[in-house]
Amino acid sequence: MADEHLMNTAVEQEYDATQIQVLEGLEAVRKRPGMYIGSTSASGLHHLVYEIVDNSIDEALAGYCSRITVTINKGNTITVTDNGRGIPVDIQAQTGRPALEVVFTVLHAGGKFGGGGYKVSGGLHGVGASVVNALSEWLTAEVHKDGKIYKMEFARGDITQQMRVVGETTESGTRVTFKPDAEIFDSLVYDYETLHTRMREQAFLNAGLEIEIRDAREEDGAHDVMCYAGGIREFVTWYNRHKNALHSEVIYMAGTRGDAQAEIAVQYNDSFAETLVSFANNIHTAEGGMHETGFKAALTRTLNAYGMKAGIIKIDSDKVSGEDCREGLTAIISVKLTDAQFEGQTKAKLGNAYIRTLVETLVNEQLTEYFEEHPAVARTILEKAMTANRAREAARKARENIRRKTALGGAAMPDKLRDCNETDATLTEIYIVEGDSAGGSATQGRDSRFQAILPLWGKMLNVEKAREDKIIGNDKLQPVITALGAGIGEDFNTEKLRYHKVVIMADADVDGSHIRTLLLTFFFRFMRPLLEEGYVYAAMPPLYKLVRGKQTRYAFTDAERDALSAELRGDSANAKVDISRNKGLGEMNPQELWETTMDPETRTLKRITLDDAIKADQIFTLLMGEKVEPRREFIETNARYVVNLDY
Ligand code: TSJ
Repeated sequence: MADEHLMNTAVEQEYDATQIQVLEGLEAVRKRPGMYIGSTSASGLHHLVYEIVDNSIDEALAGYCSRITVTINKGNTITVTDNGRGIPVDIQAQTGRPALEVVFTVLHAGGKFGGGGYKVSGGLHGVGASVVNALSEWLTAEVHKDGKIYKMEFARGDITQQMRVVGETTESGTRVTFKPDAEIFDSLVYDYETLHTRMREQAFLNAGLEIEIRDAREEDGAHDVMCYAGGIREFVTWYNRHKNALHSEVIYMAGTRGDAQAEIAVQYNDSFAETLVSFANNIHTAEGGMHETGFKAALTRTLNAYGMKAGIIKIDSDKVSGEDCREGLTAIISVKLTDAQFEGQTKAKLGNAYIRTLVETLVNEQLTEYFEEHPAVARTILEKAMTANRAREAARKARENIRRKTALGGAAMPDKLRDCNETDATLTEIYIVEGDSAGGSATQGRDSRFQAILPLWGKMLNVEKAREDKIIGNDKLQPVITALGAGIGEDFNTEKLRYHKVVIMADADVDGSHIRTLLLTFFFRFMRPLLEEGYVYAAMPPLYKLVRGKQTRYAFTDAERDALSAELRGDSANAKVDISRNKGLGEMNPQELWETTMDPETRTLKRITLDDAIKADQIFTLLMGEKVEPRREFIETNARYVVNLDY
C-alpha cells in the first residue's frame, strides 16, 4: 500500500526507518488479522467496535468523557462518538505528523492479541485504532477541538484525505465511522444484542458513564441508553434480577495499592449456582486469575472466622469449604492496574501476584467489618454455606453407596431400561425417550444390537430446587444416572460411560421441550463433561408425513415438505399428496420411528453443545424459578422465539 502515503508526507526528516516499519505494520495486520482481532468471523467483526470504544472509555477513565454513543448504520457501518477532549491534532515531535494521523496509521504495541500488557489510562490511547483502520474498507475520523472541526479519511489503512479543518464548533469530542472490509471478514452483519451486551457490561464497569447504542439500520430500530451510578453494585443486582436475594443490600468493597485499584460487589441468592465474574482493566477474565484467587481465599477465611467468633461454627465438621461459601453467590470483581499480565489459553487469566494480596487483604478487612455491622446478613450467608456443607457431605455418602454397590457385582440396571447387546461403549447408543408409548415403539423399532432405550415419563423433579443428594435418590433421574454408569457431580467420569451417544428423544411440542430442558439442565449441572465432550444428541423426528399412493416420505422442515410434495406430485399437477403433521413420537409405528429417527443411515441427530445447555439452564431458572414477574416478562418479550427455546 501507500506509496502515496510517503509522497503525501510534507516533512521528510527522520522518516526512513520508523515510517517503513509503520507501513509494514499495517500490512501485517491485513495479512494476519487473526493475530490482532482474534478471528475474521463475527467475533472479529464485533471486536472492531470494542477496539474503538475502548479509546473513548480510556478518555472517560482519564476523567474527560461522560458520554459515548455507538450506532449501527445502514450498510452495517459503525459510528462511535464521545464527548471527550478530542484526539490531539497537533504535530508530534517524533514523527512530524498530526497525532490524529499517528493514532490511525501506527501499529501500537501491546494489543490484546499481540502479546504484551494492556494499559488503562496513562497515555496508551489509540491502541487498536490503527488495526481497525487497516481492516476497514474506509474510515473517517472527526475531531471537535479548540473551536474547530478536523476531519481525516482513510481506506484500508491508507490516507485518502489528509487532516483538514472542515468547520467550526463549540463542542469537543471524537467521532469515528468505519466500514469493515469485505476482503477481510467472513460476515459483515452486526448483531445488535452482541454489541448491546458488551456496552451494558462496560457501562456497569465504569460507574456514571453513559453509553448509548442504536440500531439505525431500520426505522424504529433497537435503542438503549445505559448509565449506572452504582457501577458494579448494579451489575450484581442485574445478575440477580430473576433470583431471590438473601439480603437486600449489595456488599461493596474497594481498595488501592500503588497504582492498582480493586472493587468487589457481592450479593447472595437462594439458588445453588455460583456467578463469579471478574475483570481486569475492563477486560473479562474468563479464566480467572490472581484477583479471583484472592477473593475466594478471603471469603472462605472470613466466613469461617466469623462463624467461630459468633459461636455458630462449634465443631470442626461445621467448617465451610470454599465451594460451600460460593453456593448462591453472585459477585463481580473489577481490578485496574497499569502492568496487567494476561495468561492462560485465551489470555483471559490475570497473572499479577500482587493483585491477589490486594484483593485478599481488602476483602478480609472490609467483609469482616461488614459482618460485624450486619450480623443478620452474616448469619444468613453462613447458614447457607453450612447447609451446602451438610448437603455435600450427604451427597458424598450417597455416591459412596453407589460406588460400593457397583464394586459388589455391578449396579443393578433400572427396570425400565431395555439394554443393547453390544458392550463396547464406543459403539452403543442410549435413547432417553419421553413417555411409555413412545418408549414401546422405540424398543420395538430399534436395532437392539447397539441401541438401548430408557423411557422416562411424567413430570420430572425440579432440578433448580434440588441439591445433589436429593437428585441421586430421585426415582426419575436415578435410572438415567445408573444407566449411563459414569457417576454424578464431582465423581462423574466419561471413561465409565456405558454409551457414547446419549440421545434425547422427545416430541416437538411443549411437553417435549420441557423434558429436553430438564434433562439438559440436569446434565449441565451434574454431568457437565458429558456436554463438554460432545456425547449428548437430540433425535430429530420428522415434522410431516407425505403420502401419495404407495409412496411415503418424511419432511423435517416446511421447505422440505413443499419440495417433497412437488416431487411426489411429479408431472400431474392435480395428483393428490396427503400431508399430515406428525402428532407425536407415540403415534409413529416402530418401523416408521426406526426409519425416520433412529436408523443411523437415514436419521438426523443434532449434537447438543455446552452453549445449548447453558441456554436451557437459563430458561429453566426462569421458567421454574419462584419469581412470576420475570417469567412473564421473559415469555412476553421472547414470544416470537419460543419455538426455538430449546436450542
Ligand atoms: F483512537 C480512536 F480513533 F479509536 C478513537 C479515540 C476513537 C474514538 C471514538 C475516540 C477516541 C478518543 C481519544 N476519544 N478521546 C480521546 N482522547 C485523546 O486521544 C486525548 C485527548 C487529549 C489528550 C491531552 O493530553 O490533551 C490526550 C489524549 C490521548
